[in-house]
Amino acid sequence: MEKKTVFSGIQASGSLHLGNYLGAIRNWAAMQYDYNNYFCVVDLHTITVPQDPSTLREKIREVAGLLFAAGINEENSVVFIQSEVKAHSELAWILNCMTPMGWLQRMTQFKEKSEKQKEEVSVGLFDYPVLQAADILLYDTQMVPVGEDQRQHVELSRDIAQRFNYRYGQVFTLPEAYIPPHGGRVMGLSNPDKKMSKSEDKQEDSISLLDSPDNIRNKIKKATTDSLKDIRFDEKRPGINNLLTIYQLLTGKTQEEIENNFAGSSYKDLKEQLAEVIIEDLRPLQDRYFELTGEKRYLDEMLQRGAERAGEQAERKIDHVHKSIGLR
Ligand code: ATP
Ligand code: LTN
Repeated sequence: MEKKTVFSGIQASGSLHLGNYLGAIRNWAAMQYDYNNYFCVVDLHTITVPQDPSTLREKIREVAGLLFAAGINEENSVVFIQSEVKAHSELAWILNCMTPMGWLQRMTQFKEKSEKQKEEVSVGLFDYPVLQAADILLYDTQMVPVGEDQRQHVELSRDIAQRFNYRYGQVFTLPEAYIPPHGGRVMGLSNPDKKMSKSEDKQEDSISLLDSPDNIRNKIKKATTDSLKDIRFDEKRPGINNLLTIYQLLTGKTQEEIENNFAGSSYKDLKEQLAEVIIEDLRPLQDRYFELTGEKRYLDEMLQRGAERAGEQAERKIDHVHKSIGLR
């Protein structure tokens, strides 16, 4: 049977954290053997909010390096940087011309993000989901593995594809979101009521994938808990629940096993053990990251090959689009 095509994207808006790893990248690496995969560092999405030009390129490379370090490999996946495949911007423009504004006005992520920026909000931020649709539709993507927060954007991509096909014939494959059953929402350490996020200013709120062991121990030590004592999974106690969930995602143990393990232990014990589990899990990833970025050209060459492979498919699709709408 032919393998289905998977596409997903990740922004370079800050350091990748444990939420990105447990909710996205780790699953991408694990599922890559069963699918044809495209994983893209979406730098054009990243600039929908202001970025510092002196560090942006390095952040883009860091994210790409971490994808490989997490086990995504060239044999099974095409890893590339969005702006290096020009067809993404081009298709986004074409789709812009056939997407009703009303559809974008309904996007909850835009409403939330623009709330923070008021008048400064860019047209790009509004248009963000159309660029995302272009990413997905260029590759005949069938499955889009993302966190819950992205479901609405994937559904919009599907609506855009359907509308295009209705007007111009069968050009695009209809994509579906794939939300992992576990890990879809790792919460912040200092504020466990909100998801762990790259763009959160507070450093202690998230564990970066490149944090040193001491840094990890410190952050976990300071993580918000509560004034109770017993160690149980309980959504009404977001701090302790989040620490236990991270522990569970990393060890693969059942809730019952974990609660039995920690029966009679203190929060201090839990935090110490959790920190060690995180450190051990991230160690091989960090080693691989420093190994592959130590030789500067190695990563750049892999990314160049990725852009070439993605570019071939994307060019074929954009040709088909040009012809179907009458530009060629
Ligand atoms: P930002 O905070 O800038 O919005 P982000 O941390 O949400 O960024 P993205 O690049 O938007 O990161 O997301 C990359 C992938 O990681 C997406 O599939 C997203 O759903 C997933 N993801 C992000 N944060 C979490 C989290 N806290 N828990 C689980 N998955 C997450
Ligand atoms: N909006 C996504 C990133 C993203 C994406 C995509 C995800 C851009 N293009 C295509 C899946 C498919 C986010 O913020 N996580």
